[in-house]
Amino acid sequence: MRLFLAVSLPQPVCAALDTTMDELRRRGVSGSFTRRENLHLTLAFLGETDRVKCLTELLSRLKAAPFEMTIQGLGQFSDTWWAGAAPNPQLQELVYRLRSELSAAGFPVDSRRFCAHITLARRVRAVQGAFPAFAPLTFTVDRITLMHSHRVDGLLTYTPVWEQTLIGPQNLTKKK
Ligand code: 2AM
Repeated sequence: MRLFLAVSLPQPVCAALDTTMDELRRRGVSGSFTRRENLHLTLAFLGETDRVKCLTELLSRLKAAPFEMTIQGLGQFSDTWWAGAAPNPQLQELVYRLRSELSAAGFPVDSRRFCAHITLARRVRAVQGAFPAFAPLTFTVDRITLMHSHRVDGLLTYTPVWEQTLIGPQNLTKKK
C-alpha cells in the first residue's frame, strides 16, 4: 500500500484553506485543487510498503510532545501551489527524528531539506497576479497520522490507518 506520515489538520484550518482555494479560483487560477478532506501536511512519504506493523511500532517509540504550528502564506514548486508553515524548530526536529528512525528501519527517506507545505493545487494554470493573503492559522499538532493513499471510485482518497498521539516525554498509542 502507498503510505505516508502526515499532520492531519483541524476542521477550522481545512475550512480556512478551502476559502483560500475558492479565492484562487475566483482570481482565475485553474488546476487540480485538493479536496478539502484531503488537505494535510506530509511529514514523510513512504511510498509502496506493507510494513505497517514496523511503522506503528516505530511511531509508538517516538518521544515527542505536542507543539503549536502556524500556516501562513502561499508558495509554489513549479505548477504546484501550497500553503506554507511559519518557521518551526519543533516541526523540523520531529521530521529529522522521523527520517532518522525511518532510515534506520530501512525505509528510503527524502534527503532534501524539509519544506513544510500543504498542497492546495497541482498543474496550476494561473493568470498573473499576487497570491491572495490569508490570516495565519495556528493550531496544535498533537498527533501523527499514518495515511493510506488510494483511489476510491476513482477519487484520490487518504485513509488514516494509525494515529500516534504526541504526549512526550511518554507516548500513548491508539489504534483507529
Ligand atoms: P505533495 O503534497 O508535495 O505532492 C501523498 O501523496 C502525499 O505524499 C502528498 O502530500 C505528497 O506531497 C507526498 N508525496 C507524494 N509523492 C512523494 C514523493 N515521491 N516524495 C515526497 N513526497 C511525496
